[in-house]
Amino acid sequence: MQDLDPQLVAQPAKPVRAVIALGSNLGDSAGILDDAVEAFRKAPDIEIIAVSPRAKTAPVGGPEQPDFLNQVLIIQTSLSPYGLLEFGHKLEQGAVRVRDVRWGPRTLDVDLIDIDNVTSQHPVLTLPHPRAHERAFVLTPWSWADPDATLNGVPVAELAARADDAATVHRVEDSR
Ligand code: PH2
Ligand code: MG
Ligand code: MG
Repeated sequence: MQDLDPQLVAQPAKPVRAVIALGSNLGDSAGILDDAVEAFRKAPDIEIIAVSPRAKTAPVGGPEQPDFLNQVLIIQTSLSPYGLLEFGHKLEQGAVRVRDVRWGPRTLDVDLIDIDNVTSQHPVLTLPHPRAHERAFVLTPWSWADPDATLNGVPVAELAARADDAATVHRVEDSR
């Protein structure tokens, strides 16, 4: 494996804030997201600060595929950025994610959007997430969970309104 930047593997002295985006468009998406949120709740190194409402969203990019359910979690964690990435990958594997088509359908996608404002251009983990600023399916639920959130100094709600997919993001009160 490539060497990681020290900042990606450094464990914080105090828990730091992080933003996680969840997505699913294969299988029982509501149940899969319920299980993912529960796994974050149970993780000893993670405390959930806010869970966004879910959004039904039209797929952005990739082949023709079903709509997604998307959701954002705001957490506090004592994991390193890379530790949190690995935790997300384990959840994806637990949901038997099939990783065959880039941007194609998936049972569970766990993306690390931001952790403690760390910036990284490392190929293993780019921070903040390199496409989050233009994706309403991430930004809109994020703004619901944290109305004051900013990304690169810009209010997330403002970025969400400007995103190409803004009109395709619909809040679901009960995703079952
Ligand atoms: N994830 C992608 C690509 N496209 N579109 C929507 N609506 N929601 C997603 O979570 C999503 C996507 C790659 O991870
Ligand atoms: Mg993704
Ligand atoms: Mg991903």
